[in-house]
Amino acid sequence: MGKSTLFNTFLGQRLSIVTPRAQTTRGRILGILTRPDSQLVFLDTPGLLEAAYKLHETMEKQIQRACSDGDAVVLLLDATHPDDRVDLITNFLARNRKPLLPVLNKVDRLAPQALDPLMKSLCERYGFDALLPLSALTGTNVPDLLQRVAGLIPLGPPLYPEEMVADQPERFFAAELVRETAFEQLSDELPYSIQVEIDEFREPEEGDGRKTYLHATLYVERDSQKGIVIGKGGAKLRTIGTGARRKIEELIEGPVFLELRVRVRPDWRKRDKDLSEFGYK
Ligand SMILES: Nc1nc2c(ncn2[C@@H]2O[C@H](COP(=O)(O)OP(=O)(O)OP(=O)(O)O)[C@@H](O)[C@H]2O)c(=O)[nH]1
Ligand SMILES: [Mg+2]
Repeated sequence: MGKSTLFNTFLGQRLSIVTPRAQTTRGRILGILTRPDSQLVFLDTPGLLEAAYKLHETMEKQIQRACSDGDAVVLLLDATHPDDRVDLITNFLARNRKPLLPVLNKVDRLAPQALDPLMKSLCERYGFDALLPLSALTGTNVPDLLQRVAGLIPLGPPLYPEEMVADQPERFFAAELVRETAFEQLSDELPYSIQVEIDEFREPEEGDGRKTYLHATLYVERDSQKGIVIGKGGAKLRTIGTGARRKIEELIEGPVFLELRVRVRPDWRKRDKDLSEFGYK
């Protein structure tokens, strides 16, 4: 798809996690782009989905909330999967009341002669007057889209201080980076069973090598998953830890000591109590 990739390209930094898998983004991620003459606030959301369990219902709600809070909606279609989720998109369009900017993402993956016919057929199918071809990855037409978005936003005073880029703390993004690394390192359905919580986030003190200390727990849904995440002799968990640590060091711009553990929280994706404890609303 590319929503989080586009969000990061807009902001000029890797704020929202990106993996090749669908349903990577679970909540609403807010990013602030302050320029000399304007401030734009972007909301990254999960993708449209058919809710199969309670976590999915919270993801649907985040999409609805973002669309009601926002002044305009950028709808991404994927040029490599143009026939995906047609009913969900059609329903979304029927309900949407906000100015809409439809874009066709991943056009870098299309043969040049395939673009026009695909754009035409998608415009006909969804009743769009226009569809902007885009590559969130390479940046093609992203400045153009940014200008169009800015043109739809009502003028007003800035909502956030100019140095602010997000409304969530570093520990939230650290947990997301651990989750992103777990997505990369684990296969099949297992990544979807993982929730990451930061138990401790301690700023460096004199005398401890000036590292930020993080302790994170990876929750899985079943005992059998715990062994897979830990791996033989702890190898898998170490790989996840090393990868995540590097990303968190980039985020906080300093050395990090990251400790991970794995715990079972049976069926947490289906349980209201766990979902609210984990911050999914
Ligand atoms: N070739 C190409 N790949 C892209 C482009 N945009 C995103 N991708 C890739 O598509 C995959 C999914 O990208 P994401 O940005 O995570 O997609 P998303 O819409 O946020 O996905 P969810 O959060 O799962 O709903 C990643 O592997 C990206 O690198 C693009 O313009 N061109
Ligand atoms: Mg995403």
